[in-house]
Amino acid sequence: MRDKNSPAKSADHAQPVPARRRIVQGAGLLALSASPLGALAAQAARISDGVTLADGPRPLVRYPGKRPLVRVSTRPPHLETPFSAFNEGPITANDAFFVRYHLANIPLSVDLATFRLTVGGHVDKPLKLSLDELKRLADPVDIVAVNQCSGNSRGFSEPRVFGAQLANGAMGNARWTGVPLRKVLEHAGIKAGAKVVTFNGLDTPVLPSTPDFRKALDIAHAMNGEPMLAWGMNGEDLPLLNGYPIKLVVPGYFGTYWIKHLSEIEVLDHPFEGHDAFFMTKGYRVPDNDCQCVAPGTPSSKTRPISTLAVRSFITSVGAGGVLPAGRMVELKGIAFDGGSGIRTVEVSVDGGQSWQAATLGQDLGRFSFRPWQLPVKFARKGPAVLMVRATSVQGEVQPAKANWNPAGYRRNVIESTPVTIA
Ligand SMILES: Nc1nc2c(c(=O)[nH]1)N[C@H]1C(S)=C(S)[C@@H](COP(=O)(O)O)O[C@H]1N2
Ligand SMILES: [Mo]
Repeated sequence: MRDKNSPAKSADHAQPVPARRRIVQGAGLLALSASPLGALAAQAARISDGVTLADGPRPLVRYPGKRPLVRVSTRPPHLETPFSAFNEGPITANDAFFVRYHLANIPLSVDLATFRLTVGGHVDKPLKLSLDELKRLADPVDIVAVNQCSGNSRGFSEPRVFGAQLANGAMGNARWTGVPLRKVLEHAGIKAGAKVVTFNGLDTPVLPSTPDFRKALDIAHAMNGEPMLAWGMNGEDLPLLNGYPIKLVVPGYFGTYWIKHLSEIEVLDHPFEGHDAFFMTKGYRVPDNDCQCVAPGTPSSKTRPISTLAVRSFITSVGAGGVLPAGRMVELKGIAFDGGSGIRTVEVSVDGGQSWQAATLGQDLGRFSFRPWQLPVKFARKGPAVLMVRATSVQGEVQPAKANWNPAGYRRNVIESTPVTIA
């Protein structure tokens, strides 16, 4: 598909399955098997989720407070939810929730006696809040919202793109409890001329040349009442690896904005630029057009920061290679979500996209949440079948039949196909 002059051609990531990667992966497992973790790693390899991307098979690893999760990398920890967890219900359990860090100096514990969240910059009254003071600052609110990594499903991009080769497990849906960011900013008193609000967490880079992980929201977005400073996740404290004690929750927006271990909020009266703004001005950007895509294998010209989630849906009750019975009713189940308009319809095809049937939508936990769906189907004939699922949002956005592509593999939302066998 790519021609010789395509820029992607010169990069080794565009080549199929580099042998070197497979050897390195094997060596890692060998080293592990000699350690006390060896038995776990061996077991992990057996119970992995079956997804094999170009990097090779992906073992499960166990971290504190987590069930075995799919290992993407260990320094910093980057872990995916095994896809089967999404069939447990529309809420993702805390111990199953994916983990993503960019910087290797991550907090291994946080002492609430000394922890403070500072709010400063272009404000009347800079704040220094303990967690208890934050909890008392306003009435707590609850919201169910999907946290999805921009690069979720990136590993399926064709041609292959740089970045962690993620399958579909870099997403999760939880009930978040906290106070609206607006209340905190009002408490500090936003001065006239404020433009953006920046956010930083306790994790730090190992080398000074690596930019810190900081994100920014426009002042209007920061003040619109949706972004929240959350300390609760599904009725419990946030797990350490998901940002204890405070996480910025930005409903409808990709996880990159959801700063973990939030410790610093700064209001600026000028644009956020320079070394510290790397993850806004250089990273996490998408082509500046409607589809946020370019022709596969080509570079983006103009870009903008990534923002809201695209409409998506998945079958969770059966995976690729699954076997379903012929001649009797089978309940297909799954989830759908979008960037906050809500889900209008979910349709399912059991014949590779030739015909579609409307699924029944389940419990509505709010417009930012996973929406469960179900559909009883009966397969008349034995043999291979391709199941597909397609969601339409309340605002009319439909999943594309052909994947949109961009150089970072962001915001993938193609209609999923699940090949199964009817037996
Ligand atoms: N402090 C901090 N917050 C962070 C990040 C990070 O590296 N450091 N990564 C972001 C990205 S890109 C994602 S996808 C989400 C993942 O959230 P989780 O680890 O709680 O699942 O955290 C976001 N918040
Ligand atoms: Mo991410």
